[in-house]
Amino acid sequence: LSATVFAQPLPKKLEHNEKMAWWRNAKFGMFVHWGPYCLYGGVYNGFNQRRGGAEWIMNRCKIPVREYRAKACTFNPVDFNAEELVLTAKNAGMKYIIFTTKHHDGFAMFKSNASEFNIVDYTPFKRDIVDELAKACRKHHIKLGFYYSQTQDWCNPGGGTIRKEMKEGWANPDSVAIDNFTQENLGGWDCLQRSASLDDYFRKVAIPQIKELLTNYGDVAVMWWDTPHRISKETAAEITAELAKYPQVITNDRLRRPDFPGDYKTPEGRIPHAKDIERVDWETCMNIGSSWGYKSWEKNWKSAETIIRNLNTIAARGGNYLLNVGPDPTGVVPAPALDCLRKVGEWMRVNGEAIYATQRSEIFPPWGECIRKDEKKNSVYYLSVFQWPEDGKLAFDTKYTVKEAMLLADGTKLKFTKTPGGITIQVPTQAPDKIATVVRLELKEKLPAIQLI
Ligand code: H79
Repeated sequence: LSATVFAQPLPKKLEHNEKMAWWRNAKFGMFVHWGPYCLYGGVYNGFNQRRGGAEWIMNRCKIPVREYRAKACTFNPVDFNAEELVLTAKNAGMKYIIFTTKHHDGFAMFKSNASEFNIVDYTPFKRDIVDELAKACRKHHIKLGFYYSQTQDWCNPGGGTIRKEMKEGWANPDSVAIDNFTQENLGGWDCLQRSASLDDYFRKVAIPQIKELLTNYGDVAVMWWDTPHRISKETAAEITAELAKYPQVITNDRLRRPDFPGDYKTPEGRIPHAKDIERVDWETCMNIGSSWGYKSWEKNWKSAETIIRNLNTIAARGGNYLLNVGPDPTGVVPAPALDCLRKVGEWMRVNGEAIYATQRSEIFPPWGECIRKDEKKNSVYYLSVFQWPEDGKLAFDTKYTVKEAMLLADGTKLKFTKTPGGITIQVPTQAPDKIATVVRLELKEKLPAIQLI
């Protein structure tokens, strides 16, 4: 994402703040990448896929359409339990889930009348996973949003063909889905070209499926578009008009760039610099491992420490954290991810107050993060300390008046003394929490309000 992407102002509407309220308070969500690609787990013909997430395996390993569809026919995740997944998110402190209803392979994880290539009509499983998730989310008060890859469908000529010879190859079902090796130098989005039949794909599959998602599963919290290229202005406008019927739906910024900015920015796999995301809503999406889709040979699981500190850094910069897991072919989230989420949940149960409904503080201390929260009459700073001061003296610069300092975890009051630039807080010499100890500072004043664009 370039700096100019972030420079795009969001549309200024009165109801916008109301619509965004729950999302801004939520701070922490679960991204779920799940589809028939999980059946490969990042391995094809005995070889590990080299580049890209395991959800890209069809493309990366040039799996023929016929072969990929045959594989999808065997998708039978009998151990899937929507409530279990929702409770995994909830117990980790997450407030919303974004689920891949259809990724670039074109497979719908819901019953669709627009394409038989879906979980109900194409597999022995026959259960509508999106429906089960929607019900479980409603039961446990978790918001549910839909990831929908609107411009790609590698199993459909309209959504999948990228080059003239490939387009012609579609007459042959054994043709390779997409060949981007020869275009590798172009990189990224450029490897996909406009296809004459994409409009047809939108008319017959994508737009009908978007309507199904918006109408069949109750309130939709978020539409999370992906790959904002190739879509025409007209088609994007048509989708936006459809969305306007559902005023509560929040959308990300990937429908079409740059003229459909959506409600929030989506830096991917990284935490942007504070100066690049001033006064806008944003959400970092990131993997708990190294792949969006399930990878059987995953070795790079992130630690709970990394996730917790990332969440604090993101909160201190005013963003949301969308943390991804990829369930396996049986329908279960891999154990290392579950273990990590359990630890994150333990931290959140003690310190969640420092994360939810907070704002950017504009203070960047050397020992960790500073997160702001506005109460009715005054404001609070949460100092999230990663590098604990060995001398038991925590220095904090502020021009505001600190009324009280305490350890958030157990309410222990802390003494502090004034310094020219702020205060020095007397803290225990051993870090109470090695990952992140939160010191709560009650201020006398209420800080000036932050106006988001
Ligand atoms: O769903 C996840 C990704 O599969 C999807 N967005 C996130 C949320 C995504 N689609 N496209 N991209 C991300 C960027 C694509 C980058 C590419 Fe490549 C570089 C395509 C080909 C070269 C990365 C490396 C993917 C395959 C190889």
